Amino acid sequence: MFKAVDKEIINNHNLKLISDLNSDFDHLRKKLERNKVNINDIKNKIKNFQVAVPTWGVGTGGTRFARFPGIGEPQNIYEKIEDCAVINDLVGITQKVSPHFPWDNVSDFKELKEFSDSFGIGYDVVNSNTFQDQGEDNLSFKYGSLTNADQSVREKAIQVNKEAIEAGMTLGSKGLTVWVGDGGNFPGQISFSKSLERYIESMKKIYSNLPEDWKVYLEHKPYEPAFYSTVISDWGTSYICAKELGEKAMCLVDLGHHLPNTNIEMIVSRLIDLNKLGGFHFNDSKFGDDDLDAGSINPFELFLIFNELTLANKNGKLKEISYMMDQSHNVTDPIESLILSSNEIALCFTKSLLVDFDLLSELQDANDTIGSLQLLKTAFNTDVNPIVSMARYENSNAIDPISIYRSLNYKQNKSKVRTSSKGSSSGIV
Ligand code: LRH
Ligand code: MN
Repeated sequence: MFKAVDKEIINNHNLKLISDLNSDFDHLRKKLERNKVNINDIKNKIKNFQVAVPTWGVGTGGTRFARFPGIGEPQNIYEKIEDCAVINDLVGITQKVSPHFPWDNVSDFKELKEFSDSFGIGYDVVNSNTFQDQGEDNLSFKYGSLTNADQSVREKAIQVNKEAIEAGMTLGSKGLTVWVGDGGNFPGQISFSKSLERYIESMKKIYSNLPEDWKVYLEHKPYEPAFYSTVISDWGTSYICAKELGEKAMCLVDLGHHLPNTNIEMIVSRLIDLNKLGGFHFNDSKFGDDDLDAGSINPFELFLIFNELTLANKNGKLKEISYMMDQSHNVTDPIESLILSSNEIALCFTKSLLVDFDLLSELQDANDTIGSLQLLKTAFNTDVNPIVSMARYENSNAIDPISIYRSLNYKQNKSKVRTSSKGSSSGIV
């Protein structure tokens, strides 16, 4: 198997850091033992944790105003896989990528699979794109895709999803995420009920094309690109549709797809109890769907979301969940952002494993409000970096991935062999 980052470089770098890490780890071990928490049980759970990288996330993202591509940008899915392999060789918890079609279309998906396998990179849930026009025909998604009033446009959108499933089957994926930006910009523009009817009718055709062991993930979003009404605008609508479609249909929670101050951890708890929580698009935001780095703005919310997941797992209520990042890196090196975000996600998961949920339940039943808040805050305020770093070290990955990455001059070197992408076009990729 090729190594995007030479093992020797990682080992030599770790050698300088391991003795400090051992003493930090040992200090934390003693601290957790006082609460009867076994640090190695937690470390082993982190060694098996995985979160998928979005292929569209390793290129520089942009907004409607501009996109400022960096040097050595990946120009195609092969170069994107190389960059994803760099991330995974350093952090170890991003072995899979989530592709987007037709952005990642190639003529030979078997060849792409072999190339990805050679870097130890697999494929998580695939994404379909019916929010941009594609192909030479005059069937446009301007006025919607799966819900468009024109049957032939709906059929085209269904075909895009069928092709995404085909590609995913060759790549070894087991799921399809369907996000449609369908909606209206003005009152009266679309029929609320007809558009939802057409959505379910179209999704039933996509659902019938799912292989037996696949899932389809419905992704809700309150607005953008539509700015008055969006057909699948919230978790409730998504749940109703997933229920209508059948047991292979699940709801996907993109953290940025909620109006300001929405209690997302409660939505997660609801979808778990309704047996329809299928996966996540992790990111962070301050205002809208900002697609900022996970844990960069509101890490406490990310911790509270993992709290609901860890509690559900403890109670045997958690099904197989697809953890993926969905971020747009407009001003950072995407590789550094994805390294840091994957670490933030692992840290919040680790902190949730420190929570004594039996004690929390007693405190809740006793209405000991401060007691329960303090219990959560104690877990959140515990520095668990030694556990996440030790998990990486024992998985032969990097104790300090960002420092090693910066020592590689990776993008400078790639800029010598990759064609550079011109000027500041606009748009997220
Ligand atoms: C929509 C979304 C969706 C992707 C796109 C790149 O905002 O979150 O998940 O298809 O971003
Ligand atoms: Mn998303």
